[in-house]
Amino acid sequence: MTTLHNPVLNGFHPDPSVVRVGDEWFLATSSFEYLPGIPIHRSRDFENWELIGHVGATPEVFGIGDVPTSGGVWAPTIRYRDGLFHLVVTVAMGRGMLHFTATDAAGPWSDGDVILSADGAGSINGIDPDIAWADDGTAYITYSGLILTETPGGPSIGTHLGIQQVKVDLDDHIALEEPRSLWSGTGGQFPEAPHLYQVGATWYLMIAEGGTERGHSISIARSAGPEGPFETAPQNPLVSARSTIRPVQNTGHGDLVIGPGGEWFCIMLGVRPRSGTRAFSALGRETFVSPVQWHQNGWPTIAPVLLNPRPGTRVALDFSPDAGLDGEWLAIRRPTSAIADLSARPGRLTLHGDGSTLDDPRPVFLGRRQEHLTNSVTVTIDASAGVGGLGVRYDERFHLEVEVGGGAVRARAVVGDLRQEWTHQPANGPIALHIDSVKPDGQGGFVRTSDLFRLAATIGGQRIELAEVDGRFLSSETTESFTGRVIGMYAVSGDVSFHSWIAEGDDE
Ligand code: 6LW
Repeated sequence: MTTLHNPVLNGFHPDPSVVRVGDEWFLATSSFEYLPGIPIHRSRDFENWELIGHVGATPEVFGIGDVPTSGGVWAPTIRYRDGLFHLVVTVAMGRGMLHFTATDAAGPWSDGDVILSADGAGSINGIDPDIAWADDGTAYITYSGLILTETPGGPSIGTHLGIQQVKVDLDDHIALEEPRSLWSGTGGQFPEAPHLYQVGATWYLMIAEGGTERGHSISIARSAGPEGPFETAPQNPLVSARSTIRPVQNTGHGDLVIGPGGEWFCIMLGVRPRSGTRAFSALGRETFVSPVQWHQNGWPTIAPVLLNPRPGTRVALDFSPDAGLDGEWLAIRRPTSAIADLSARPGRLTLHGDGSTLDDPRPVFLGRRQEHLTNSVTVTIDASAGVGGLGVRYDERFHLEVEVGGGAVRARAVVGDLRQEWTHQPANGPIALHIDSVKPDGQGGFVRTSDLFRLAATIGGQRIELAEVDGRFLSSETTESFTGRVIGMYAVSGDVSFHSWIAEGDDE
């Protein structure tokens, strides 16, 4: 019997798509402005998932060097046919709708071809593409038709056209027809995230609607063929946590798959809001799973997501040159290899500051998703030849950091237009920086929680508490972000080197 851990993938991993190939499952999620792009996780038991590779490790593949924050790589679909993995995705405000292939899901993946509209003028206008094939080999791209425009505040959504579909020529990557409208859901806003499945003789079109926040839901319709007409299920929505007190909220944007014992599951996104208020989600949209049941009337139902976190983790890394960097490291709008220098000082990770800070779109920052609600990260740093530190960011406008430079340590909180700094000096010699997610335990100590950040430094063996900052400032609701918390090392100027990274966390 499969144990369903929830989250399936901790830390920001939204828009999950999953495919079963033999006795293995492959899961793809969105990566936005971060590189390497689209993480691919594999499971051999449908319980444990391993990061095996990425689609698009360089900025050129997705063209995200300048994408707006929360734009970039949105909502892949992964499928398998005749010995080949296929992945379709939209790079919002970047290259548009792309198609990739690989014989091994771990890579290498192809460089990605833009799927052109029938007039050949440019990419199909839409997000959340799905790819499916009819028995005769006809390939269909089914997507959420929408024209995205960029505004100074980030992506803004233009005209919404509902769920649309085109037949495509996958050799020339061009639509073979004008878009046809398939369905607009049951009336919720933003019908999106379509996936098309053939189950026996029936075609099912599953979509998300209601928006990716508290109204999010999954609905389904069916037809005798892939092009419709589609009949709406009587029991829609199949999934929604709206108006409930469930600990996992915003459930929606899902993909169906058959599990190890032939039973069906829906993998979907959700958030874990703060327990007291159910209002602030520290980690952003994560991946969850729930069982699906098929009924005699030919319709499925999906059980509500049950929270069942995995045990906590401890990641302790030194930066030996042989070990290299694992695939969990993220950089912003550029590859990790462009900024991480493991050879300048053997046994250390050196970052070369270029004057940019965490306020900038392309900081010299190397981080990892915050995966657990309770979390502590400690790095040891040598910033005697520069300025750098340890930061936790949602984006350029929402970040906290502890920084060393010029003989002082500084904690800084940047919360939208508000900014505060706390300075301690002198600070020389070996220094460790700490970002802990904690709360007072009522007895003079602290327990870890996403509710509060403590920013601290250890100088000459003595821990100095620099600041406490409310954890709600770095939540997906406050930041209106599509991503989540990412904690990492950064350099502002000069050469800053780090000798160790320790991250410990678990879920409250
Ligand atoms: C994704 C879409 C969505 O493409 O957010 O709000 C986008 N809904 O389904 C990015 O995750």
